[in-house]
Amino acid sequence: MKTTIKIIVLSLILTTIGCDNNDDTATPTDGTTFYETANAYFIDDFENYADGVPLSGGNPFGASGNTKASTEQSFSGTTSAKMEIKPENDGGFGYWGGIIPLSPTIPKGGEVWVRLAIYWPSSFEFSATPFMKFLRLHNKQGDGSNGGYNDLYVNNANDTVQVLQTIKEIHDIWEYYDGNAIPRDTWETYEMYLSVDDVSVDDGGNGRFRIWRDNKLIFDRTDVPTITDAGGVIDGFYLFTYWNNENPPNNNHVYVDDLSIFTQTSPPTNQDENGNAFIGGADQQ
Ligand SMILES: [Ca+2]
Repeated sequence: MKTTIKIIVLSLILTTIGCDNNDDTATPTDGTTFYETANAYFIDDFENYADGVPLSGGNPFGASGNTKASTEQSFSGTTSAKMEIKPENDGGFGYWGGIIPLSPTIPKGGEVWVRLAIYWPSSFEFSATPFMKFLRLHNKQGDGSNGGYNDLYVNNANDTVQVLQTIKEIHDIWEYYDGNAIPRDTWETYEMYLSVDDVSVDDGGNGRFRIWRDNKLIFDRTDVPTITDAGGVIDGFYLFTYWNNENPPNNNHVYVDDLSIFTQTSPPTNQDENGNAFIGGADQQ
């Protein structure tokens, strides 16, 4: 079974690399705006953008040609980020979602937390095959080459079995979440955390990969080397960005609000119900 999974993953990676020269390259460095806050590396509630303004070109996202401020839905205030992919977007890279670079990058021994609220309209089609890329933290290796992503994927959005799944590419071992289906026309929150190490907790290091959904810990992986080699770093947060080497049948959009990123230089001070440091916060409107 594990071998089969690895073959599927390897095929997916090879397909990605073979058919797309953008998705695995280094994080762009196009003038991203960072907001001054007491603790966060990055935080945006999208309230400072007028309805319809593009959220691209590093303001605040890169590779986000379709992303715009929108007052159609909001988790906080009146405005969110509307992210869209269209059938003509050729896999979506450059259009779908967005990238926030991490500068300085996060080395071995570092930590990174990313949290957001998301609203999936009932019109959204989870048609990406085999799975839909969702939250992703990219590993650049010590020699500058691609070290793969720490990924949260949506698999069976409308089911309660294998709804979500995680992987660190190159490590290539899936873990699955069985639970509530993806809700429609309402907000939910997700948070991703990495303890950055090429040696996993299980192997005596500090490599760890957590996901919270509505502040509940749903993945707590201790088997994952979150960077491939000791000289590697985490260099960017990728939200969607690529629909795989295919296109959705119709225009698809979601709304994202209250995106925040923290690192080890000023970690979040909240704790989850298990005492783990996390960003946390409101999980309902
Ligand atoms: Ca907002």
